[in-house]
Amino acid sequence: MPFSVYLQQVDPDLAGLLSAVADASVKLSDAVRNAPLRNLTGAMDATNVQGEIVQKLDDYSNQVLMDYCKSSSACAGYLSEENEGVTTMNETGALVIAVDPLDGSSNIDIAAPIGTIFAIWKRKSAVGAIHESDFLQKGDECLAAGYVLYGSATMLMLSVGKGVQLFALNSGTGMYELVNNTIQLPTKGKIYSMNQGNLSKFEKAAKNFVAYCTETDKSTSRPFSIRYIGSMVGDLYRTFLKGGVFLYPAYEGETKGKLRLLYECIPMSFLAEQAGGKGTNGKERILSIQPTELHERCAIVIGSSDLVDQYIAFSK
Ligand code: P6P
Repeated sequence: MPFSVYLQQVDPDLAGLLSAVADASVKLSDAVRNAPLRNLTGAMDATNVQGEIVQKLDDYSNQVLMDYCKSSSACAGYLSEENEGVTTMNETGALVIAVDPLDGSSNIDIAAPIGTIFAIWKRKSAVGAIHESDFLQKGDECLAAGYVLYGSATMLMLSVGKGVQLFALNSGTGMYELVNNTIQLPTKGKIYSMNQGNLSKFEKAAKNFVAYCTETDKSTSRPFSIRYIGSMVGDLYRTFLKGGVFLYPAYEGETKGKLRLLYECIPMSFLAEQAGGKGTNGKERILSIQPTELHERCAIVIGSSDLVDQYIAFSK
């Protein structure tokens, strides 16, 4: 089924914005694959609001997504990891979108998987200029979320609240086609995914969980394997399809992690729950968290429900 046919069953405003994001991702897929030939690798002489060095492709991706989102009359506001504040797109629009334009950009120069992550809410304010408060909404209020993986194939994983669908980009036609109508995140898994180099800094529950994963116990297929790309989209695409758990926990004595709540942890947790998995910060469901700042960070443990529950048990 072509993506355009799938969108016919979706609310028209939401369908319009999803179509714009998908069209932007087709352009980004081409840019990612040809970056070395278009002088799009390497860094700019700039740092973003996070204090991170901006890769050329980060900036390009953000500009493309802003242009395409603005082309959708339903899009009232835009929030991005690359922008300090919120941007009004169309004052009469009904929706707002939070985006990580190119997640995993440290992998751009080594041709490893990277991706675009997004979450969409209904604006809370009436018409007119958009407000920060329009974005400070719980994941439980989310209308849709998804990501595009620029990997060996370009894949769009999406949920509008009716399960999770997976689309593949047909490089011949430049169109997405449905390849799985009901993604199910396996309840069990044998893979854990984290930057274990930071283990000594992570909270005690993480240390206990890694000890659990690396113990020998044939009845529970342990020790598990560790797989870590350093790109959330790539690590979670594998987790959704094969099961397992991805972790970026809080450091000892802290409550927040490295990843961003609004445009990384909420969209991924929305997808995970729609697919039968779980997403927690170690203490509570990520979709229940009330955001208070646009770029606030969040600890995340996400994937197979049995493994997420095991982590939560270590957090008690
Ligand atoms: P670390 C990429 O920079 C990112 O935001 C996620 O895509 C990825 O999971 C994480 O950070 C990697 O962080 O500290 O392991 O390099």
